[in-house]
Amino acid sequence: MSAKTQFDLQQFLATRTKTVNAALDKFLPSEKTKPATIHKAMRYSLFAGGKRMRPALCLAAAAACGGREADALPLACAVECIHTYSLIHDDLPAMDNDDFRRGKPTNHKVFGEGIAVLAGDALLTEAFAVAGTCNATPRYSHRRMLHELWEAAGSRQLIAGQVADLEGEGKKLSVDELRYIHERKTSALLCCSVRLGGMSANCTAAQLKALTDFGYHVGLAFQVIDDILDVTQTSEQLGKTAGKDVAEQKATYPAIVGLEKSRKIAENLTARAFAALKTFKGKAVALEALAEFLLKRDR
Ligand code: GRG
Repeated sequence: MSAKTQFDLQQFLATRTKTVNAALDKFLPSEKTKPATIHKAMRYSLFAGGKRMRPALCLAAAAACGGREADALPLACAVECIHTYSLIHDDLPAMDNDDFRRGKPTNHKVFGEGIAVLAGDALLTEAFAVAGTCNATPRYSHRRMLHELWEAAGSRQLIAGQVADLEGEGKKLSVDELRYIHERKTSALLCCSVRLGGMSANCTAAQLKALTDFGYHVGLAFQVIDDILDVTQTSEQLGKTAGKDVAEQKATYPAIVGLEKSRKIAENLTARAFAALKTFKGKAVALEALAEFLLKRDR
C-alpha cells in the first residue's frame, strides 16, 4: 500500500495549513476584541501549532469529489475549532490533567482553569458560526451540514467517547469497549471532516458512503497510532506528555494487544480506508497520501 502517484503531500499540507490559518484568523475575533483575555486564550490554543489534519482531510475530500476547496474552507475551520476546544477541555485537571499540548503549556496553565473552560466553550460556539458561512449545495442544505457537525461533536459521539474514556479509567476494558471509545472520541470528528468536505462539493450518495467508510477507518487507525506513539515517542517529539496512558493505566491498543499487533491493526484499518477510495478512480490522491502519512506519522 502506498500513495501511488507522485503527489507532493508536504506541499499540500504546507499550503493548506497556511490557507486554513489565514481563514481562522479572519473568522475569529481579534485578540484586541473585548474581553481580550478570552480571545487571547482562544487564539493561543488555536494557533499553537496543531497538525491541521482534520481541515486537510476536509479539503482533500472536497477535491476528490471535484469541488472547490474554497467552498469547504469554513467547514474545515469549524472542525478545527471543535477539535481545539476538545483538546483544551481534555487537558483540564478535571479531565486528563495535562501540562503540555502542541509543544506549549496547556491553556489552563497559561490562562487559569476558568478562562480555559470558557475558551473551549467559545471555540465550540464559534465553530457553528463559522460553519454557518458555508454555501448550501443542491444535495446538502445548511441544516444538513450543521447537523453533521453537532452530531459528531455532541453527546452521542465526541462527548460520549470522552465519558466512556473517563468512566473506563483504571478498568480493564475489552477491545470492543476500547473501539467504542475510539470510534466516538477520535473517529467521529475525522469522519465528519471528510463527509463535510464531500458535502461542500455536492458529492453523490455513493461518494458520501465511500468518504464515510474512509473517514471511519482512518479515524480508528489515527487513534491506534496515537496510542502507539504515546509509548514509543518522547514528550519533546509529541509536544505533549508521553507515557501518560501507561502511567494512568488507560486502556489502549498496545496495553491490550501489544505493540506489534497494534501496528498490524493500524495497517489493516488504513488498508480498508484505501479500499474505500477506489470509487474515486484516482481523484482522491490527497486523501490516499494523508491516510498513508497518518499511518507513518511520528507525532
Ligand atoms: C473534552 C469533549 C471532550 C473531548 C476530548 C480530544 C479528546 C476528547 C481527548 C484528547 C486525547 C485524545 C487521545 C483524543 C483523541 C483525538 C486525538 C488523537 C487528538 C489529537 O489530535 P492531533 O494529533 O492533535 O491531530 P493536533 O494538536 O496536531 O491537532
